[in-house]
Amino acid sequence: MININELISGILSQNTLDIAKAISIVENSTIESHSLLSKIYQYTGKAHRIGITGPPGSGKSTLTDCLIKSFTDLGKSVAIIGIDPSSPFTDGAFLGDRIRMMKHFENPNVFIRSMATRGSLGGLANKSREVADIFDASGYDVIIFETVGVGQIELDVMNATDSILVVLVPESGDDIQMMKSGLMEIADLFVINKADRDGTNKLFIALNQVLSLRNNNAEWFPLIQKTIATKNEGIKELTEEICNHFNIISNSGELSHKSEKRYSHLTHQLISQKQKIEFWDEKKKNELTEQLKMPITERKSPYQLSDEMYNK
Ligand SMILES: Nc1nc2c(ncn2[C@@H]2O[C@H](COP(=O)(O)OP(=O)(O)O)[C@@H](O)[C@H]2O)c(=O)[nH]1
Ligand SMILES: [Mg+2]
Repeated sequence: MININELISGILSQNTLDIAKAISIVENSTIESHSLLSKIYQYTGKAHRIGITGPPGSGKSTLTDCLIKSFTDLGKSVAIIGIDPSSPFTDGAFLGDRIRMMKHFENPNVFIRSMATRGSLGGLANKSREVADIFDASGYDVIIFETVGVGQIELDVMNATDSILVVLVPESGDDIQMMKSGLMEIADLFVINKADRDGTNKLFIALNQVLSLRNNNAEWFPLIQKTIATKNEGIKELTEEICNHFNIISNSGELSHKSEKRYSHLTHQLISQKQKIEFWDEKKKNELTEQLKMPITERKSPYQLSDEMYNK
């Protein structure tokens, strides 16, 4: 049996073993998970949560690696959550990245964790937020979420961060996939990585055009930063812009607004989960199974069935 209070004091003193233990509790949704998350909640809300997304191969991991260095050089501690919805194996995911990031493993100010599906896709965004709460409570200054694709899970993950970086490469100049995906609307910073390649300026101009169509009333207007991650070029500027974004949204009230939205979203979500579990008792599950045994023409309609079940 785990002693939650001892575990929490370990987390608060940034003990890496206790942090890892807490992450496993959350990842495996063990019985202690809610009580743990509930108790650490009061210590969260201090970290700067940064989301990095973009097409596979655009250089997100290389950039993350550069950002780890630039943030730690500023004296900040950094936690990385690599999220791969396509991989069912946590240990198989990010193998290349792990090797690349190996050099950070010795650094006590850096904690790297990768997460993959383990069954339900829907839970991945939630789980990564919960893991971030553990890092936040334990005092990491910066938490970076790196996701691989451009689907719904990535959008959910990004919505739980304070600053969103969308990484593009010159080759994506004609790729309207990104433009359609919804990521364009939520980006706070665009990174044109692989700026050593042809097409960089073309993409820069195209992006500027897309951005000029955006609502311009906000306090923050998305910036476009060119980088060559493999040569660490543009990283200093990018880091400053990320910090600047955080300062601006902190001062304008946007950050508190985001955090209020997350608070009520999570409360709603937890209530829905409880209702669902309470509602579907054995009797109701059987009732549904019974209906399914009948030919479709003899079944009650789902509308009637749900009304009847709900009003019972
Ligand atoms: N030419 C060039 N290659 C880069 C740059 N940044 C990353 N790469 C390379 O692009 C490939 C994919 O990078 P990676 O960081 O794994 O991309 P991810 O899938 O978005 O995480 C690797 O071979 C990197 O070395 C860059 O700025 N210029
Ligand atoms: Mg990667």
